[in-house]
Amino acid sequence: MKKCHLAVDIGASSGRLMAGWLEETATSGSVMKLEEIYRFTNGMIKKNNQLIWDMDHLYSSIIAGIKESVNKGFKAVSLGIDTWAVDFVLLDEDDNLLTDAVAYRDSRTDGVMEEVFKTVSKEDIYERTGIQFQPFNTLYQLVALKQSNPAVLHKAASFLMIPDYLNYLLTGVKTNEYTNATSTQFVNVQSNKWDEELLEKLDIPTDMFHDIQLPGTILGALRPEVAEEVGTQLDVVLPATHDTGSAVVAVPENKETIYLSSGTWSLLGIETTEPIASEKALSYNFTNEGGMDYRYRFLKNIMGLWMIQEVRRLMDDRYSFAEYVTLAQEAKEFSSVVDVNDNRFLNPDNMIEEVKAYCKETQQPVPETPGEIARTIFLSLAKSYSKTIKEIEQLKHVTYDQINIIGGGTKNELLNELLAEESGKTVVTGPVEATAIGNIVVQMIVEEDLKDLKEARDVIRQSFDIKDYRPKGE
Ligand code: LFR
Repeated sequence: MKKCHLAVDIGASSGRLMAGWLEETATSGSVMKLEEIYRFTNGMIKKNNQLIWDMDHLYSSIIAGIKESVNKGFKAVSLGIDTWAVDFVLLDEDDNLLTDAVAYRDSRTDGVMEEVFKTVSKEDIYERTGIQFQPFNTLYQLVALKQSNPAVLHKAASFLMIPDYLNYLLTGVKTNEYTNATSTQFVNVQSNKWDEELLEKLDIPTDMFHDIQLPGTILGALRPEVAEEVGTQLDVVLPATHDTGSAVVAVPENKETIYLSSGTWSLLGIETTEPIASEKALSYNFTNEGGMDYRYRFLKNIMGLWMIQEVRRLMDDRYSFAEYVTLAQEAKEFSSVVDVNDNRFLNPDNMIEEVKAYCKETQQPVPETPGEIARTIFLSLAKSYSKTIKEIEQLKHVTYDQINIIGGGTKNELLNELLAEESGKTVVTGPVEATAIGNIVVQMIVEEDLKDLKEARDVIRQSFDIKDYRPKGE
């Protein structure tokens, strides 16, 4: 049996289990190997007029994936789960589910953020938490729930975010992991603890929250009945359970660099040891999400490849993502641009119509063909990345010469080239599997196969395909 660590990495449209292990080479020391074990679908479903995540499906897929690792001859020493952020479930005192896992794109938070500002100012919230304002942050989801169903909040004995809940089902241990907890916008950026004062101002009960635990904690073994079902026993470890946290762990650089974690969302920023919650950072709406070893991800959420995912879905998957890239390359004369961070693109009824309407309202040529629509989206993303980089440089008084793109979006060569052109900087892409890799290296650090984050990043750089794009003329 081959020893490995398992990453369960679940995104908004799919999830998978990846096995990772180290191999000694004659020339370059340890290299990391990665194999996909099991893949499953994910997506928002409608229930009682709300968009929710199907937690039973996610849990049974994890179980099927662990079984598959055994079938494939692996002995997993440990397993870590990461998912998107902000969403949660509530349990009662007998650990029964009180709520569905409502998805952050559901409309229940429409207008709630603005209402909250009447009780607690924007400045106060930012000073306490350092987290960017997004209508779907957990803070506003809880206020929305309080308005629609106050009784449920008072009955709640446990608040668990998506990975916390899956960890609980596997181990029976209830906890809140730090990197994901910060995405709620009610963890205090100074104390790194729940900001109970903020919650009390909004009349949200505080006794349902657990102690916050850091990535790198061993949560516990599988419950005996789970171990029996999957045919193996292992440690469940906390990686950075927020997927962006895991992805940034895998940026293959030990120097300060700009990174862009590119997937459904585009998360662009830098890693810092101190949060930057200044007035200027607030005005640009930057976040300071908690990371491994109390490093902060000073970044901005940019709407990301969700826009093209929606276009693809609306066109019944007629073209693959790679084909959209080719079609957009062919439409090279088309240069209309939309503000990708306008909330109208968060969950419109029809993304294609929304992009067209924006162009029309702003007196630009309206994209008609699939290639023109794709080009508008990619060009708009590249321009938004470039603008965000300038904001960071202004805030930090530093000029960066390189951008590291990680994640599935690195496969979009047009976007990589457009970013190199727009920014005038060298774009370095890879690894594609950053999130799973970041998840696994934290498990390796726990098991002392790797010393620390620095060594992990050196090993990642040696192990995976990393590519350079230079701006034209260089
Ligand atoms: C990316 C991500 C972002 C978060 C968004 C919503 O997958 O986790 O970091 O802002 O999803 O949870």
